Amino acid sequence: MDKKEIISDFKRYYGHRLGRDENCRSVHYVYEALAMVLSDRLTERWKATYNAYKKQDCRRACYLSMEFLIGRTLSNAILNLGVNDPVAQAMYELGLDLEELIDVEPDAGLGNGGLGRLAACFIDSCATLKLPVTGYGLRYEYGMFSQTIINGEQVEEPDHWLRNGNVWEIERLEYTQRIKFGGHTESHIDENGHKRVCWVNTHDILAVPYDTPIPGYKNDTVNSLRLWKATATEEFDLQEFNAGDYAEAVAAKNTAENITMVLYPNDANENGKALRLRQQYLLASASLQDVLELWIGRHGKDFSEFAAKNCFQLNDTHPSIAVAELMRLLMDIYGLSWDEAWAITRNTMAYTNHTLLPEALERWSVSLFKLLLPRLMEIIFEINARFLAEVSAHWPGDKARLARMSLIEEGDEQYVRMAYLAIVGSYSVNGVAELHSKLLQQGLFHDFYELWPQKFNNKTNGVTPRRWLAGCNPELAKLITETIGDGWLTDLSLLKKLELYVDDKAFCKRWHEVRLCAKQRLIDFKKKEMDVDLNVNALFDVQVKRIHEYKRQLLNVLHVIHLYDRIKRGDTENWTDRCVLIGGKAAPGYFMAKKIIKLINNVGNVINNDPDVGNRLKLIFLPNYRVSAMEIICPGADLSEQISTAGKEASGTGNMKFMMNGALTIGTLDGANIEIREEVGDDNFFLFGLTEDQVEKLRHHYDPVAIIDQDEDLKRVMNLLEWGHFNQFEPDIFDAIIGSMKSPHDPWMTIADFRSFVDAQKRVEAAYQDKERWTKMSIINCANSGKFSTDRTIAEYNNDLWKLTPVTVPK
Ligand code: 26W
Repeated sequence: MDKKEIISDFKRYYGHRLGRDENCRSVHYVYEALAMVLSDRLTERWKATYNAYKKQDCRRACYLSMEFLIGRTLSNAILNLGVNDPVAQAMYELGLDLEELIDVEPDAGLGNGGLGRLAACFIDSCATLKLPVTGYGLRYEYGMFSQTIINGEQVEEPDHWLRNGNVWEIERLEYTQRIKFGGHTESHIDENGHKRVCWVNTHDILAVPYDTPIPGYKNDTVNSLRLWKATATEEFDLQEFNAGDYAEAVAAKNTAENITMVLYPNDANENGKALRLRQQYLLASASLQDVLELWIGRHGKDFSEFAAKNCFQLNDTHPSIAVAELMRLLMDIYGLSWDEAWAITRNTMAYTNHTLLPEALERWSVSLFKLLLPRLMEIIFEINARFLAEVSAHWPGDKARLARMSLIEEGDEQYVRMAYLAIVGSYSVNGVAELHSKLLQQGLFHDFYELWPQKFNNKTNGVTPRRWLAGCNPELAKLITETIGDGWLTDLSLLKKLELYVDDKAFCKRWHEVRLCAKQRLIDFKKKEMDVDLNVNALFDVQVKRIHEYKRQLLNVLHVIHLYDRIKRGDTENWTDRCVLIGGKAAPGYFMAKKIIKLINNVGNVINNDPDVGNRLKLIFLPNYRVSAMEIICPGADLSEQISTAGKEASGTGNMKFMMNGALTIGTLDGANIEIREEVGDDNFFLFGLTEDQVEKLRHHYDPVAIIDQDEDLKRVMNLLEWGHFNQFEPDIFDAIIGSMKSPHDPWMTIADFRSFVDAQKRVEAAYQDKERWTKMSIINCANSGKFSTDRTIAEYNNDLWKLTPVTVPK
């Protein structure tokens, strides 16, 4: 694929296919024409990959996820196809600015945060490792809302990311699946004397797949991401139409198409909405039918080898209805017995948990389940009955345990516990960092761990180094490649070689310059986006992630107020200029998270406009945090804030992106921070805060008011807040925040960690003032980030759970 060919293809697409010429004023079509050029290259390899898998009839894995937070595709396609130079030259020759074109593409924001972005990094690594893995998800018409800040408050706007079409996807009507809802079940005895169940009188909808190519890194493998869109069936419209109610018929069509209209923007709170259950069932049912159809096409209705050739990784409980759906399809449609179907289900499903927070654990009311999915409810009751018999046999007479472990939570209303369904129906249950997996075994899933210890395992998360180092930080990537070669792109452990250069003055100087240049890019981005001026020499102290109390953006704000208070008191000897950047979205219904955004903006307003403060301190809220913003933010950060209450953040993955780009971490012993610190060593990590054990012990006698009383700095900070210094014309708006921090029942114990956080920040400042030392620490952080590549994570999933053989795609 050389420059000439790119230019001629580009011209053909732009002029003929898109019918534009030099009079067109929208740069969008220029982007689109270039995307088509790349898309053609992907399509050839995509078909070759499909054929190679087919020929080998290899074992496959499916990654089932309600979220794939892909971000942009063009720049990633250029990188993974290895065509950066010819594409850049071609665009240059045409007088076009490649960076500008890349910037035109809207983010595919089909996820909330960590869990969705992890799925996107995983499929990149699967393709790079040549593993036959298909991603299955939903094609939301509206992705994660776009956030604007008005008067310091979050305002949500719908994200119609498909408005200008999507060049990367192809619709595959030929693989449409029919999905049932409602109705009731009937049973009869068949000619062989077996009981058969029919699910009848249903309101069906159609699931249409849209496929997106997922290229591996320079290896000719292109896997698929298959996203389902809900549409109405034709006869459904007709029924109503013939009854004479045209409007009703159209409304019914809307109900069907609503199912995949919008991504639920909650990342830690299940809200029990029927539409969400419909989404989950659509994903599970369409994906399983798709896989079964492919199976039957090749093997007929003999399922004896099915489990040997297929497995399904469930991304949290969101797709866990798949356990019951696979049972239904195998029994009701293909006539297998319960035991045959159960053996297949239990040997193909694997479940990953992503959170310990009880409010995030999905439960569906039995009454809603019966109404929407009556056949699945019957199957779940049967799974539960058989499971509880197993528990009884293991612990005779232990009634309390039976109630605890039942898939059905009893009470005024009955609920289905989706995590338990996932555990019972799977051969593997994993957490996403060592601490998190340990806490699952000792706490949340302890009973199940006692019953089936061999099912439980850990798979520490990662991020793809293609997007999160090579793609987002080309200058640093270039320096690394010039120093140690380019092997790191597919074997990130090789970054370790950079440690050989920490005492090489010339190398350190270049490292520092490259990092300054990335900081400058972040400054330019902010200048353009929100017209603020940042000082490149200040310490860039960054916390970007969803806004949640457990992530403790509040602790960050308390520290900023403390610094402001020091400036106002003239306590500025040996000062380190600091620019604190906080970004993230709040779930629209999460009152406290929205207040936290308001607080950050108000405090920022006071500080940034105070002439006494000047360049010494800034607090900026970064609006509309998203994948493409992180690609500019993480290379420009000096300090990465990972300050959740110990035991609450399952893993964290932003921490890994920052580290990989040479930022240092200030963090608690939580999630993957623990493993990051293990890799870089205590001297290269700013540790603070209570441990998970200490947090749990302190709960019984936590007294934040007494802690405030004994700490002069903290007392002044709290006084400023309580006197309304940051809300002079908006009385009382922060009362709820202040009250929560001062409550002895504050689950996040923000006040408890204040002193140790401030002390750690002082160590940060001392280190930052010594430029050489900081640069060394920065290199060491990058050099030891090898473990946090999703290539390592996926290799572990594959070696321990999936057991797929890599397939080389012929040229
Ligand atoms: C039911 C609503 C809902 C939606 C999403 C509940 C919970 C979620 C996810 C579990 C939220 C999430 O993204 N969790 C994050 O997953 C990351 C990838 O494993 C981890 O790194 C983060 O620590 C975890 O919070």
